This record gives sequence, structure tokens and C-alpha cells, in this order.
Amino acid sequence: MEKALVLIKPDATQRNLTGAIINRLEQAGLRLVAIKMIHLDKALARHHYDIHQGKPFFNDLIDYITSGSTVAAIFEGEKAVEISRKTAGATDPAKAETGTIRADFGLDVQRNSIHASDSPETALKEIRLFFNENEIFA
Ligand code: FUP
Repeated sequence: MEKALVLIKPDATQRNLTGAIINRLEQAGLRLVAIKMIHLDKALARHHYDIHQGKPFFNDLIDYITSGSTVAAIFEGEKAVEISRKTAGATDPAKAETGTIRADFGLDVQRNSIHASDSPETALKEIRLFFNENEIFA
């Protein structure tokens, strides 16, 4: 069974969209196996977005993701990564497919409401970054 890390980002927790976003992922056939609300510190944020170090939006992205509460969750299922990415939609809400989380809830390319792991390998790394083994109810 595949697992995907999902972050419900500060723009979404702030606007009371946490339940709606979880609901969409469950409705897509995925099962919630871990969840917690956290406030990312800069070190964790930089680690999570390591791949974007040096890009023009990096510092703003770190400021944003550390600006409020984030819900970290793990969803499990066959093709959990592909399904969670599809349910999330394209990075830029303006370009995301109708009916996706980002199209319906995202505000702009930075405040796009959700993160979902982009490959099974990335998912394993991200899960290790956010969760201990004993927090996962597989
Ligand atoms: P995604 O995999 O869809 O989350 O997109 P990326 O890995 O390309 O980007 C990660 C995050 O960086 C996005 F969710 C938001 C932020 N970002 C920007 O703020 N500006 C950009 O131009 C691109 C990405």
C-alpha cells in the first residue's frame, strides 16, 4: 500500500478548510493513517522545500509556510501519490483543473492550500521528516 504526505497549508487552516480538504482526499478513496497540527519552524520548512533553495520564491515560501498552523497528514491507498496529486490539482490555482482542491480553495501560486508528495520516493522522505513510526496507524 502506498503512502503520500499531505500538508494543509496555513492559508487553508486559517480559512477553516481543513475538514473540506480531508474530505476530498477520503472521497477520492484514500485512507487517513496519521494526522497532526504543527507550526513549521524555519529549519523544518527549509528541509521540506530543500529542492527549491536558491529559487526567487524560496524565501517568501519559507516565510509563508512558517506563518501559521499547518496540518500534516499521511494518506494511504493504491496509487496514493498519484491520487493525492490529482485531487490537489496544478501548483497554480489559476491553472488547476476545475473541481480540484487548489482550483476551488487556493488563492495564488504560493497560498495554494495543499502540498502533496510528488513521487513515492519523495513521500517516504517527507513522511520521515514529519512523523515518527509510532504516529502512523497503518
Ligand atoms: P507542487 O509540487 O505542485 O507543490 O509544486 P512545486 O514543488 O513546484 O512548488 C512547491 C511550492 O513552492 C508551491 F506549492 C508553492 C511554491 N511556489 C511559489 O511560491 N512560486 C512558484 O513560482 C512556484 C512554486
